Amino acid sequence: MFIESFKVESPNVKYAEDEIHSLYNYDTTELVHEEKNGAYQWVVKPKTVKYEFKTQTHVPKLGVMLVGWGGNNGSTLTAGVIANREGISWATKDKVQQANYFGSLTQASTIRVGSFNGEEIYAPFQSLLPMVNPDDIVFGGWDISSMNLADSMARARVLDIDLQKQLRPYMESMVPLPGIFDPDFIAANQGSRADNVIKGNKNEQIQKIIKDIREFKEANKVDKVVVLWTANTERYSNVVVGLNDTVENLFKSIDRNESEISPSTLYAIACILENVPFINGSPQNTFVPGVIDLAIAKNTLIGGDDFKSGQTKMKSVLVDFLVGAGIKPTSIVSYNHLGNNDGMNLSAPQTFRSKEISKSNVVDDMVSSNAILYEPGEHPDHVVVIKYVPYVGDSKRAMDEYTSEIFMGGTNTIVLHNTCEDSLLAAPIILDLVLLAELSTRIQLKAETEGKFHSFHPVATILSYLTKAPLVPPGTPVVNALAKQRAMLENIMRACVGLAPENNMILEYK
Ligand code: NAI
Ligand code: DG6
Repeated sequence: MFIESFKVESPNVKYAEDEIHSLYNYDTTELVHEEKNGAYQWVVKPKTVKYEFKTQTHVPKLGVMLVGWGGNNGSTLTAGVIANREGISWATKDKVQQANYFGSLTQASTIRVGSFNGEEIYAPFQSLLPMVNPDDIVFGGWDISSMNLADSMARARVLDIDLQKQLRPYMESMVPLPGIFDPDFIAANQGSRADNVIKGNKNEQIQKIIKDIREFKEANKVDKVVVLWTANTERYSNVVVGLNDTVENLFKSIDRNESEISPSTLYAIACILENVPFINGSPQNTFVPGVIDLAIAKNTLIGGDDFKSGQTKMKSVLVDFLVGAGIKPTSIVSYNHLGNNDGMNLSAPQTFRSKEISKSNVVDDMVSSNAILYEPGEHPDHVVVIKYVPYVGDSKRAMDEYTSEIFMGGTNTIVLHNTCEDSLLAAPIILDLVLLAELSTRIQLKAETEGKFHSFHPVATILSYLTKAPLVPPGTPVVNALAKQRAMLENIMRACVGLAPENNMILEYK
């Protein structure tokens, strides 16, 4: 059964006028390696830490500025939100299609809230805490291509033509601001697009981005802005002592106009200085150590890296299932071909390398979780291939072969073939990233051992579900398994309204 909304009634939860206050018992464990009679043994001690959460309930008017606004993802997301907001429907060859937010965790998924008369009761994911309605978002942003969003949507060749015709009047006047362009960081084949670029040195470019954010905020009367990189994948920046390893060295390098400071790093710095959350939807190492330290010093949310949309999402489910079932994946081979501008940019070895890294590390936590299957240091063969095939456009093909060792030396091979418009998978993920980033800035927490409330760590692990290579604070374990990532997010939101984690025990029926 489905319910639209609910309220928690508990001595541990107070719904005040402008905040929800919850008291929460965090049940965890403490591990001790103890010596007893000359032998060492592991001892697991259950422990409970009392937490308090405070969530501001006033939902701000939100502005979202996309870097790469005129790209396939940027134009598809903008079009999709307008279509939803305006209630647009359009004719396809099969039926009349209504706008929807399918593929968005926050807008189109549900959570289980309990049982009633023997039936499971589900509510919208977004009913857990007050969140921005995507229809109310004001979009803006930058692109090194000056094309307006209506023409960008046509260039992307993602949405049905009848829908494009209806959206054109809304999108023609949307023109991206000039972007920071450095041909050294993206493929040479992107140069012809770059007719809309910010002039000046790196310091001036940062200042221009700050000015753009302020003017956008003022012009659209938004309370908050979130910036998200959905521009071309860049090559990795070299991380060098004295160049970008500390905040001080990073700013000195910018003063010297060092060529190794990438455009994405400059946007990130501008946002952090402006206390505007910045999310990286591409794989490159935008967040060099100096940027991470700056975000921590300024307590500004940063999140990334690289949207987890299709093949990698499947991988983070399938390998979790296999390893969790005691089956040993020995070889994972992933092919992609696609024909959109992203595919063209990734045809250069340096940009491909960034993507190869983020697509390859995704099974590490699952493999290292099972030493019954894998010797220390052992890893399945894992190969990632991406090819540019213009004909298929945005309709990406992903082919995967998973070979595993099973009972008594047997072999199990699973082959997947996935065909899908890449941007239709990415757009709802972008939406979730900005909505959850905004929500997370309204939550404060405090453990019983802490004197005062604080926000989450600025490196936003809460966004992990949506990214291929989750950025985590130094020293924090990286979790890639999709079900764990979803549980983490859902359970933190449940904690904010005083609900226990979903434990799936269903003891009441046993
Ligand atoms: P796209 O190539 O269509 O769009 C990128 C846009 O960024 C272009 O319009 C380009 O002109 C602009 N751009 C490049 N450098 C810029 C800069 N420095 N400043 C401002 N604008 C700049 O690519 P698409 O398909 O929209 O993907 C965007 C990014 O998202 C890519 O890096 C891609 O790898 C990543 N991504 C996409 C996924 C998907 O499923 N579509 C999933 C995971 C990541
Ligand atoms: C080629 O792989 C293009 C990429 O931008 C991907 O489409 C994107 O990274 C999505 O990757 P995945 O592995 O989540 O499908």
